[in-house]
Amino acid sequence: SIVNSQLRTGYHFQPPKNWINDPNAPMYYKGWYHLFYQYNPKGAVWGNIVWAHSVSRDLINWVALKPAIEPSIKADKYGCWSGSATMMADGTPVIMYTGVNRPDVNYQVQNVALPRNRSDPLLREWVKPGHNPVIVPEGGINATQFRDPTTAWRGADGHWRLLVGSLAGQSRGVAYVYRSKDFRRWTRASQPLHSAPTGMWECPDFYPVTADGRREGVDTSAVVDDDVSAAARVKYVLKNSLDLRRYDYYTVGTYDRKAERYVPDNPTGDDHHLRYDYGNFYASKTFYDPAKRRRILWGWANESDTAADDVAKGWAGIQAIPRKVWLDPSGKQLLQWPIEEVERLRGKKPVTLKDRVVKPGEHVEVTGIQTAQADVEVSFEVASLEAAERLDPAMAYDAQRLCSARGADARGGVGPFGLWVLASAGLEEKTAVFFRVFRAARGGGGGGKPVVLMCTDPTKSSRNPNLYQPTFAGFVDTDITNGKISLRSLIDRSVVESFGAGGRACILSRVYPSLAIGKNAHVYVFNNGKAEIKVSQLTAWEMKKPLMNGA
Ligand code: DQQ
Repeated sequence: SIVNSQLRTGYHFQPPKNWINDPNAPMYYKGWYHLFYQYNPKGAVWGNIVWAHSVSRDLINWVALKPAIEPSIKADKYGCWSGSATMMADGTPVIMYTGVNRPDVNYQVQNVALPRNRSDPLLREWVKPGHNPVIVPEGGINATQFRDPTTAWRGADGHWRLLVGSLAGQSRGVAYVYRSKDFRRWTRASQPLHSAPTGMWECPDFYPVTADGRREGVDTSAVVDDDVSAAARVKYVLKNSLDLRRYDYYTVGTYDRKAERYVPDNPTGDDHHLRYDYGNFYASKTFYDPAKRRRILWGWANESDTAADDVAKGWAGIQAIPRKVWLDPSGKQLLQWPIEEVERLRGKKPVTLKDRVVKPGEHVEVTGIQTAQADVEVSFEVASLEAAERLDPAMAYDAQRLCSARGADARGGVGPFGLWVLASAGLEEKTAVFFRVFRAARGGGGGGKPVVLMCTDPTKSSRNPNLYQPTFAGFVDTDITNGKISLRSLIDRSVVESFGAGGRACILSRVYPSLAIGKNAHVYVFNNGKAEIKVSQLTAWEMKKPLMNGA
């Protein structure tokens, strides 16, 4: 393999070997966090899909159990695909998942599985009742594009509702609503919850968030009716994974319970400009954690080396660090932050920079710790926004294009400034995570406002030529008029997971250095803009390795 074995991640979730994809049915049960995930027990490419199962006390240290759901009945003989867990009123979890029941085409149905012994906090064994499948594609539904049931929620009538992702016609992404009294007989509502011309919707997710600025999560079934006070306190988030584009986009809106419809606040939201992550992050799923009253987001990050390399390495795919998600006080978007537990992996002796000026064209190394596996938090201050470049109105909606046209090495006005991580000592290799500030055109609503772009540029991340190294970028909806902006990067050998402006924009990127490996990985602060910047504070920690599924 041309990918060095030291590039296997240290603290991101991974089994000892083989292929993984979507996180499934995350939940908290009797003191344990459970994570199931799509897994190929036979190799490092997608196929033979079962539900692997791991448990944890803290979402950081993981113990692998036997696979929980494997093909065993007619209704899942050719694959146990993604699904979710729902807590019944008595506290028993039920899993609903997609089964593939034909060998020739991927004909999809929905099945349930129940714990054999609900007093087992590890929920080791799952039973498939004889009445499976419980939902089949009928009434004109595309049977080969019909999957990934959500966590169900209860209405005031006590009945359950859940969504199944689908494709209507050639290009309409759809979330169908199914209702049930007993989680056994399900009927489809006449109207879908929502749809948009985006292509197939995989792994839909639909959940309430508090709308009063608190960071507390809301249980999916906590709000049951349109009681005015309750409705004012929550908004809803609908997320879909776009099969065509391979990213997770979401909108914020309201849930009209009577009509059983979701209405996004921003009618152009389905142009999908809000994403959980502007990088490599797909098929995500949230769950409500009653132990810490928060909502947690899990997402899958695929490799970006070649399939041949994956086979040679013997592994492919990781889960991103679980993120706490909540609604920004503006109500316009979500904020995300690595769960606090990850901080327990920080080494005792962080290194810091304080009030360090970085002049145009200058870079400063962060020394004193190993940074192949690190957590870096930095607060920047730009002295003046005067030098900000004008934003080309033609590019104003295309962060990705803007960033690929002007990468980390293209000299700018305010920025590019940020971090070079997984960098080699001679800077032959480096992954840039950075900001660039533009000034919107006056008129046309821009009013000369500063516009902040966040990017990850991996085009220099490796001398290995056979890698997919896309530049990732998103606009950061933050007020930078005071010149201040923060960045946090979780670096883990072949992954860089970054959070801009307190979690207003996130970018996960997979990179495979050939030199910046282990002790040879460095971190620098760089400034390729005309404006001077200051690192008001930088703290970098080495990250310890947790228990990771016995690997
Ligand atoms: N992965 C699963 C599907 C889902 C897709 C199959 C998303 O259920 O739609 O492994 O990555």
